[in-house]
Formats: sequence, C-alpha cells, structure tokens
Amino acid sequence: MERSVSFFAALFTGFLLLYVPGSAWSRSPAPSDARVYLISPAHGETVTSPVKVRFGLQGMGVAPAGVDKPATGHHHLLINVDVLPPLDKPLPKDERHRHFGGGQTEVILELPPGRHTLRLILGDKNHVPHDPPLISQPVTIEVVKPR
Ligand SMILES: [Cu+2]
Repeated sequence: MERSVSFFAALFTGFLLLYVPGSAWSRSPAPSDARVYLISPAHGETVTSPVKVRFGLQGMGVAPAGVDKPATGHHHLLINVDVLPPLDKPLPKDERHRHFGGGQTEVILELPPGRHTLRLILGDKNHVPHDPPLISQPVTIEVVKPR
C-alpha cells in the first residue's frame, strides 16, 4: 500500500515537472561580475553607414552556439528594440534580433540615416539568456549621410 502511494506521488511529480510552463528551458549560470557592452560605436556618437559595431565581454568567454562550456555564450545584437524579449527562453531571431552563433565579436551594419539604438544580450548554447542575464546598456547613435 505504502509503495503504491509513493509510486503515484513520483508519477505525479514527473507530470508536474513536464507540464509546469517555462520549465522546459534551463538557464545557464553566469558569474555575477560578468558584463557585456558595446566597445564601439560610443553612446551619442554620430556616424555614417556602414557602421562597424564591436562587442565587448568581460568575465566570460565567447563560444559558438551549441557549444556546451561553462561561463560562455554568444552575442545577440538588438537593433531598435524598445521592449526586451523574454529572458527565460531562446531569443527571437529576426532583422532586429541578430544572432552571432559563430562566435563573432563584431559586425558591419547598414543603417538608414536617423537615430538608432543598439543593445547586446549574451545567450547560451541554446540562445537562452544567462542567469543573471547579461544585457548591455543601450547605445544610441545618429547615422548621417556621408558628405
Ligand atoms: Cu543565438
């Protein structure tokens, strides 16, 4: 009798683990002193397109997507994204959420004239932000036509 109770309890716990929303993606731990930032351009800088954007990372290493190595991740560049995507699942992938799953640390961007905001988020092997998440300060630049 006792045995069957614990069997059903274990079964029930298993179902809970499978069906609790959000438990599907586990987040990789990040050192608390790690940080991600834009090396260039600088906040408030006026630039011409194409713009070379260089990614900075401190206290962690860069590894391509899919590589399972502690304290590593790959860069994601958010372009003109006002509202951050959810941090407990893989980051979206589109024109405004660029993945650098090859382990790249810079990109050359074509941007139309005007004001643009850039921000970096580090993602783990599954493109999921770390815990705690590494999110850069936003960098706003003014793109002008070359003279
Ligand atoms: Cu990614």
